[in-house]
Amino acid sequence: RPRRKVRFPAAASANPPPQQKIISTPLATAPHQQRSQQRPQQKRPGETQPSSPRPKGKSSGMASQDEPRPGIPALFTQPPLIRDPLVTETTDLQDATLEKCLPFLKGLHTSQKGPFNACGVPALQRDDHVAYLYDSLEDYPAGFVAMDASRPWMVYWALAGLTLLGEDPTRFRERVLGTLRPMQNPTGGFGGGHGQISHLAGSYAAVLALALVGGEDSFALIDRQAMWRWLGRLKQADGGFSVTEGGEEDVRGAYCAATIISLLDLPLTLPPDAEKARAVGLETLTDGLAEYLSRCQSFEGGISGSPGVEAHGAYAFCALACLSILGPPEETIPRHMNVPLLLSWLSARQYAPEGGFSGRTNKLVDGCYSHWVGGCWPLLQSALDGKPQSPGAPQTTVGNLFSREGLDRYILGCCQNPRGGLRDKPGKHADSYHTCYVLTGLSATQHYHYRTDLSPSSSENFASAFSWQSSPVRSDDNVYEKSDCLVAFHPLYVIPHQAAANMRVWCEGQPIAT
Ligand code: FPP
Ligand code: K
Ligand code: ZN
Repeated sequence: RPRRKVRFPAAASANPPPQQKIISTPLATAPHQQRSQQRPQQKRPGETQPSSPRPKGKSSGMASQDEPRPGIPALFTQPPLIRDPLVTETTDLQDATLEKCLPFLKGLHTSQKGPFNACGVPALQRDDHVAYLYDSLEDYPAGFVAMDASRPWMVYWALAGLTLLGEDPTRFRERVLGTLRPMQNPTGGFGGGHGQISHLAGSYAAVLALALVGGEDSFALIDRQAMWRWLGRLKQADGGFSVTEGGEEDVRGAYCAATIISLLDLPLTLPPDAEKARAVGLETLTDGLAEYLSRCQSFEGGISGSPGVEAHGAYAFCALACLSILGPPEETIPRHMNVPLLLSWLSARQYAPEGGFSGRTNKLVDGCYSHWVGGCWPLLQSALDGKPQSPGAPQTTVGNLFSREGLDRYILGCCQNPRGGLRDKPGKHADSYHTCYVLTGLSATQHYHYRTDLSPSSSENFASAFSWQSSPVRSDDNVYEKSDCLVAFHPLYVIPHQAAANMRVWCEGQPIAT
């Protein structure tokens, strides 16, 4: 389907085409030709892979048995050396996934666009992804009707992805206001679409989209008084939040509520209509919330959607980000989680040779966990690094806790759809959800996130949440090119630091009556 021309006129010039040193491989070139064009590149430390150019396989697209491009450590080109001899449906699926990923990891799949760099990693197809996300904001065929309940998400995913890629989201302000205004309910919060009851997930996405486009009109669109009262009705006796009135309670609710309360500087006092919470003696919207999250850590060490069920990476992010909003992570995380067990489970989420993360034990890598799982690492790292010592200075005592290289290889090698957009894994279609969260994960590998004792907020509440800063990872070990660097996002609010600060500071100037 041809792309519609929906980009703003000047947008294309914002990202000049990457200038790269590297061997270029046209998409149409057959694999054996690709290899014969390659010159041996400088070896990276620890590299063991022989770089013989002789092709072994015949198949053009799935040449997993072929020699990889030079510059790729054997860890990322061979099946694991140690295997559980028990064969099940699960291990078969894992093997099949591995086979699907290997040609991409080796840089040999015919659908991959170059140029490939000296580390055997393809360039980020920045312009294709920008075009894909612009297009994702246009109309959809009838088959997408189920997405009508996720309209604020569609806006957020596209705007967040475009922002990461260097586009200016503020140009969408009028359009976003027009789209979101009718989705806000007078009883507080935003529905997932026009005429739908309010939901915490949609409200989270709507608030973040408004923060992204920024400006007083966007902040003022939100009825914060009604939002506060609605959150009171969602607050449960056990400290958590249900996602909608009469709906399920889970850690998404906890994280979305904490995000909304802190970004919008809502009063912490329970509103009069918080009947369930008042009945058991809770006094604030955050009372009992950390204790609720603590009950969601499972026997594996991961965090589940609600107490007693299976741990999952998406919920781990929600819980750790919520704890890190509630207070300094070095206090809230060890107080409410078993950290060694959490570290063990989180470490087990990164697979080799794929390099990407799975969401849960015995399941497959998926690009979106680059954010949900990848986004847990800076929070845990901050918890382990402890109280920030000197203002403004990046510092870490624990160092890297996951393989940034592995995740970069999975994202750039396996997750880029050749027609633009990013995906779960090879063989899957791109969508704006995966495009947003794969790019968020890539950005997280490219930055160190750390806290300082400075906060743009004048309030004591949530001071640590607004004290995060970042600096680019400057290392000769980076497997991506400088031209593939993305904008840094706030590790809790998943928008630029300044966008979060602007919303908070504006709201602090507009206190609401309790
Ligand atoms: C399993 O799907 C996935 C889940 C149980 C949780 C999904 C939740 C999120 C992605 C985000 C929630 C966060 C917010 C802020 C709303 P699956 O079985 O298809 O995937 P799997 O095999 O990888 O587990
Ligand atoms: K999945
Ligand atoms: Zn996914």
